[in-house]
Amino acid sequence: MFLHTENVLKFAFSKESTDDPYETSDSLKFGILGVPFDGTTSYLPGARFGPRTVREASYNFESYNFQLKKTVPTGVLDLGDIEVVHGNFKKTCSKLKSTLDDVLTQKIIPITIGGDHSISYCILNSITQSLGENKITVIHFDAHMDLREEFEGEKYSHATVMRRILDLNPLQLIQIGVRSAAEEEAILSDERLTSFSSYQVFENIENILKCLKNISGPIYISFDVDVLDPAYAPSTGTPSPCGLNPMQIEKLMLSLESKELVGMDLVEVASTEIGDPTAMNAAKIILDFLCMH
Ligand SMILES: [Mn+2]
Repeated sequence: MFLHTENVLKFAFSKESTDDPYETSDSLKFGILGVPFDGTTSYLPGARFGPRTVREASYNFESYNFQLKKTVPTGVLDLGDIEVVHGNFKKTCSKLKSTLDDVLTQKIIPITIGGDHSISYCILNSITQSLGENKITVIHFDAHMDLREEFEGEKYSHATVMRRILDLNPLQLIQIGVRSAAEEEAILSDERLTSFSSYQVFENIENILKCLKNISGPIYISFDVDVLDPAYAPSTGTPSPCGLNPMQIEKLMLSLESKELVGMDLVEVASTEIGDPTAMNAAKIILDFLCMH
């Protein structure tokens, strides 16, 4: 455990902290974890502020979920932030993985707030170790494929994260909202995974909903906030036009209600101001995820 919990604003509707960060009598437990690391960001910096601004934005919402007609469950723990090593992915990743290992041992469903997207690999490394290879379906919301073998000479980066996750042998990887890729990524995507572009979301969302409905077994969601159009999420590392709107996201996310959702990360929120729509949309997606169980 490498948590640094002092003075961290807790996510809305989470339990008051006690000496034991894992303590709760609820059978369904969620652990919110911040990873304020943006060491592999390539364009606009600031994802290190994601955990703080998304938590702050979470206070703007009701505990009652209007669409699902459910209230946020009571077993939500805010475990605080990981003690990251700025500029050092390797050290940050090993701390994150070690914390995740503990969280999963406690049967807590992890909800990680990034941070840049590189951190998703560390989480899925831990989850794959706990569930086994060829078990998990990863649903990846993103404007980008993140499937490069290397980016700027680096194997581990927010631009290579899904390639590294493929190395972990998930059962399947489904990408939604893509509208930007290098040729090598597009070819790999055709060969090895299911990918729905943002255009397909606009033109035939029913087809994607059908695909999501058919998933059985454990599901992990990796959510890059830049899947939203920059109109709804301007404060992010690599904004990309022609993106999704919040209602499309809600429709796609809520279609996974009652599936076996084993965890989620929400990354690339680089808001620095209170009231920024990027952090607000991110907080709403996390609250939806909590009510989907
Ligand atoms: Mn992205």
